[in-house]
Order: sequence, then structure tokens, then C-alpha cells
Amino acid sequence: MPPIMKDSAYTIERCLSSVVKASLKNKPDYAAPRLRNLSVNNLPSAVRRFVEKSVDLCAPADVHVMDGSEAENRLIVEKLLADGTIVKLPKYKNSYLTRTDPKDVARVESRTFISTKNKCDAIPTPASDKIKGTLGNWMSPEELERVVQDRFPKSMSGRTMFVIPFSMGPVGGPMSKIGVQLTDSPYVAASMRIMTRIGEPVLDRLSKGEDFVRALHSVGRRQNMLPSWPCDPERTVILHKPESNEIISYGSGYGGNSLLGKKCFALRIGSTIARREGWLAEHMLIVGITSPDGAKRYICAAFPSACGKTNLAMMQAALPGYKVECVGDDIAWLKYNPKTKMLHAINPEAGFFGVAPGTNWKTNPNAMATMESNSMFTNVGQTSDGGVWWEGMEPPAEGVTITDWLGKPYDGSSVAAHPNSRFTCPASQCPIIDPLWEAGEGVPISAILFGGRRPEGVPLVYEAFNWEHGVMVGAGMRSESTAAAEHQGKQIMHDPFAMRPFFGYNFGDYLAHWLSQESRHGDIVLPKIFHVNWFRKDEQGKFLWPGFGENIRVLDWILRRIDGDCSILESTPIGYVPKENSINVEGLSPTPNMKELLSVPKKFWQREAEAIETYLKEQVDKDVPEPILEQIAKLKERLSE
Ligand code: GTP
Ligand code: SPV
Ligand code: MN
Repeated sequence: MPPIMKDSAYTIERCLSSVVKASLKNKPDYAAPRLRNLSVNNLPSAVRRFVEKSVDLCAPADVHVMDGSEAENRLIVEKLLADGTIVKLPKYKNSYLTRTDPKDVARVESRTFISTKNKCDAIPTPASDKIKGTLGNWMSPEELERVVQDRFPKSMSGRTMFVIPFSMGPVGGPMSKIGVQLTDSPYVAASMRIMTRIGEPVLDRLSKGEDFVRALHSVGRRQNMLPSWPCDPERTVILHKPESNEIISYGSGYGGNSLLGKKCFALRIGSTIARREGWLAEHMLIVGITSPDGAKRYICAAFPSACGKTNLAMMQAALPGYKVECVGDDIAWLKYNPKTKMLHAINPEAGFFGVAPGTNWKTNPNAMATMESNSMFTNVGQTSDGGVWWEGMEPPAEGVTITDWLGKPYDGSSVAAHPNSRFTCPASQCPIIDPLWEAGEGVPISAILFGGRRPEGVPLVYEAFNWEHGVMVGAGMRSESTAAAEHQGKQIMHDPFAMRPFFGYNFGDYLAHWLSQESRHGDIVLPKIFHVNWFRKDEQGKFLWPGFGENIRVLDWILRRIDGDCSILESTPIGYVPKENSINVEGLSPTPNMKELLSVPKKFWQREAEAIETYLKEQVDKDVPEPILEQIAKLKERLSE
């Protein structure tokens, strides 16, 4: 047993308060707020064993069990300020700015692994040895052990280990799941408090014996480390063991690499649990739309990273009479509900970790209002009047100067904010948060949208002929790469279901699981499936569609389709597209070129169908379900007529 566990008087109060006091050497009279005593010794035994084992391995200076309280958060913030990790932003209430190490700014797909006994359970086997698999990385359990032993021993020395009991989904909800994250990053501890539900209510569930996902995180250390942002980018690894519901992440403090409830739990481990239990864990926003006649429908949309989920989820509808309300902006857990016979979705998260650049009072006023207080900004520019600034935001007031994300004076020669800079803020602060956003049983889903950044060939919207065809549309998704991960340039990449970086198991099996939703529940009313593209460009490289709040015009067409209006359709080889003049463009100036936006160029689509087929055959080979290949064959046939 590690020595610190033997000390039965070892409590949260002594620990975090003294850590903070030690960091505030220049404020000797600092009085730390009083905290409840949550002792490691009183943790439910399974949690305690996990903590003890990890303390043994990582050798932190002390351990702090988080209760999630306001007083506790104040202490963590004090520590972050004293360490120089964050600075206060006096322009907003209780908000802070972090500058990371410039080498730790995005998710690292290449260093993310799924570890299973059999490789084929985790990733598909490409058709030949010469083809490099692009649908995830596998690691053997033995190799994983070596990687862990190479990085974690004493990785937390001198630091506090935070024990974060957290719930994905409302605490105790029928679709919710629990995790315990151990981390040596107070920035991660503070961010997890915004992004998930943490603390005592979750401990209560744990003490009733509820199972939990074990998530171990250390930022590690390297030479010449920034004291304010420790990390180890050269040795970063994000490991998942779906067979034992474990996540082990080393070397990065950034986003999905370190906020382990998000991509690691809610998507990678989540998708494997979902498969076992018969539901779906997806990279999707959830939004409620009320049309002028008062009918309210919920839809989900899967777009790849930095392709518009947050913006659609919080859209300020430009058409009068429409009301949009937000349930979630990044992840949806969907499950058949026997009462409604529909798929119901919950947002497992409690906060938004949104792309900052491009966000402003015109494009996304609701996001701007959400982050006016209690928010953490990461790698954005800082203004001399105590606020933030990024590319695309309204210009700062006369005389205000900007410091860029690297801490240097901004002179316009480079960017002020890193392209993947983010805001972290509580979802509850969103002015259009849906009244049912915390409903344990989720909201009924009438449509699923797929989409991506497609400068060419892909219409503004089209509808799949049926569920099987829709699953093929999801499988065939492609999009321009963005700054959300480490890919260079703007290549059009395959990103099936916007899940390529997030599959927890073999994509072939994932497709079979999606297809099985139709037969699994005989009476299921499946959502209609659509594909949208806000990013088609003209010959000058300008977006053809105004996007943002004007996207309601496309949603309006989709809602009419959900209502069964067949008079607004035109059948094309790729699916149903809107009939001429069936999308309301009234009041748009300039009038968009709808003919171009809705066109389905045959040559382009013949190449596209070929590319999708080649991709699936090369990458997934024998694991592609037969119905998907049949759907592609039918598509090719329709395109040759
Ligand atoms: P992740 O958080 O990485 O998953 O991204 P996301 O899918 O939530 O994307 P987000 O809504 O944050 O948008 C990413 C970028 O695309 C931002 O710079 C937006 O301003 C821009 N964007 C979003 N919607 C639209 C749109 O309808 N049209 C155009 N032209 N740009 C958009
Ligand atoms: C994404 O990349 O899809 C994100 C950001 O939402 S991260 O949490 O870093 O994965
Ligand atoms: Mn995302």
C-alpha cells in the first residue's frame, strides 16, 4: 500500500488547501475556503482500489477527491493562477484564459489506440498488406503494458492527483454512465467540472456499487517543459481497453486527449458499451426545432470535427416563427424507447468545448452569450481590456490591443488565436438550452443528418431512400480536414459517420450494428436520414450558401419531409433532392444560386461512388456488410442510367 494511503487522517482539506497555500507564497495570509472532508479512505472499495493502484504507479505528492463544490473550484482556480497556467479575464465574470504549450494544441489521432486481445475486434483488416489502415490504431495488451510502464511510473511526482467522479448524462439517469478520472492536471480538473457532472452525487451512485469506467490521465513530463503547461508531446498516447472499460492517457493536457469523458469515454469506450447493450454512441449534435405551426421535432447531426455541429446546435433561426433549442453540440447517445418506438437521444456532456475562430455575435450569438461567464478560454488572443479575441470576432474597441495565443503582441502578421482554439462553458448557460436537455430518457429523434465540408459536387441537402441507403451515406462521408486534429492542409478525407477518429471497435461491425437497428425492434420508427453540405463553393472559391442562421431554410425543408410532404421532392441517383423552389429563399440577398447548390453532377458522383467503394473494400474488406455493398452497387447502377 502506498504510504499516503496508510494515513487515515489524510483528507481533502489538508491536501488541496495546503497545496494552494504553498503555491501562494507571496500571499501568506491567504485563507483557503473550508471544504467538506472527502477522504480517499472513505471511497467505495472499487474506486479506492483504482486510486491506490494508480498512486502506486504515478507517485503523486498527494491526492484530492473532488466533491464538485464551488469552494473547491475556487481553490483549484487559485492554484492554476499561482502556477501561471491561467490568467483572469476581468471583462467577464469568473472566466480565465489558458495558453498551452504550442506543441499541445489538438487531438492526436495517430497516437490514439484501441487495445484488445484480437486485433480484428478493434479495427478492420485492410484488403492487403500494402494498404495502411486508416480506421483506428490497435495495440496488443502486452505492448500497452510496456507503453504504460515506460511512461507512468512517478509521472505525477510533486503534483496533486485529482480523483474526479463524473457522470456522462444526468446523474442516475437510465441512459447515463459513470466514470472516475484520475489526473495530475488542475486545468483538466477544472474543465471536467464544466464538461461533465462531477462530485458528491456521483460518489453516492458509486457507493451503491454502480460500475464505472476507469480513466487514468497524466500530463507527464519532458525536458524544457513549460512549468505552466507540463506535457510530453513526443511520447503522448491515448489508450483504450474496451474489454475492461479503461482509458489511459499520457502526455497531453488538451481537449479530447485529456478531458476523458468526451471522446475517450462517450465515443470510443461508449460505442463498445453501446454495441453490447444495443444502442448507439455517436459524434452528433442534438437540436429541437419548433416550426411556426407549433410542432416540435428533434434531430441529430453528425459532422466531422470543426464542420459546424456547435453552430447548428445553437442556431439563431433566420426564418420568422421558428424556434431552435439546444440539447447537445458534440455527442449523442441514442437508444430505442419502447414507449414512443423511436430512437431517443441524450447529450452525455454538461458543457461545450467549442471552436473559437469564426464564432461571433452574428454567426452564433447563443454561443457568445453562453461564454459570457464561468468559462475557460484556451489558446485564444487576449485584449488589453481584459477580454478575448479571435479571428472572425467583431473588432475590439478603439485603442484596445491584442496579445496572441503565444503571448506575443498581435500585429496582424499572423493569427491571434490558434485555429483550434476553444471556449469551455457550461451548457446550462446557453440562452436556448432545451427544457428537456437533462431528461434522463432523452428526446425522440425524427431525423439524422450527415454532412461535411465538401467544396465540390455535393448538394446542399439530399435525403436517403431508406435506412440501409442512409447507413451507406454515413459510411461514404468525406470532408476537408480541419485544425481539430493533426492533419496537414485541406485534403478531402474519408470520415464515415464523422467517427473515423472515434470508433471503439471494428468499423465493419459498427456498420452491421447500425443496420441491425431496423430488425432489432420490429416496431421501430426509424429517423429519416439526410446529408447536408453548407460548404459548397463557386468557381471563385466563395461559399454558395450563407450558412449559420440561414441553415433553418434547409431544416424547414427537412421538417416538411418528416411530415411526409412528397410534393417537394425530386429523385436523383444519390437520393431525393429538393424540387426547384421548394427551399424557402425569401428575403435572402443576394439570392443564392440554388440550381448550382442542388445540382448532382453525374461525372463527379460516378467518381465519388467509385471512391467510396474502393475505400470500403480496401479498408474494411470482408467486414463490410453485404447490404452496404449492395447499396453502392445500386448507386452505381442509377448513376450509369
Ligand atoms: P468540433 O467542436 O471540433 O466537433 O466542431 P463543430 O463540428 O462543432 O464545428 P463548429 O460549429 O464549431 O464550426 C467550426 C467552424 O465552421 C467555425 O469556424 C464556424 O464558424 C464554421 N461554420 C459553422 N457553421 C457554418 C456554416 O453554416 N457555414 C460556414 N461557412 N461556416 C460554418
Ligand atoms: C472534436 O475534435 O471533435 C472536438 C474537439 O470536439 S476534442 O474534444 O478535442 O476532440
Ligand atoms: Mn467534436
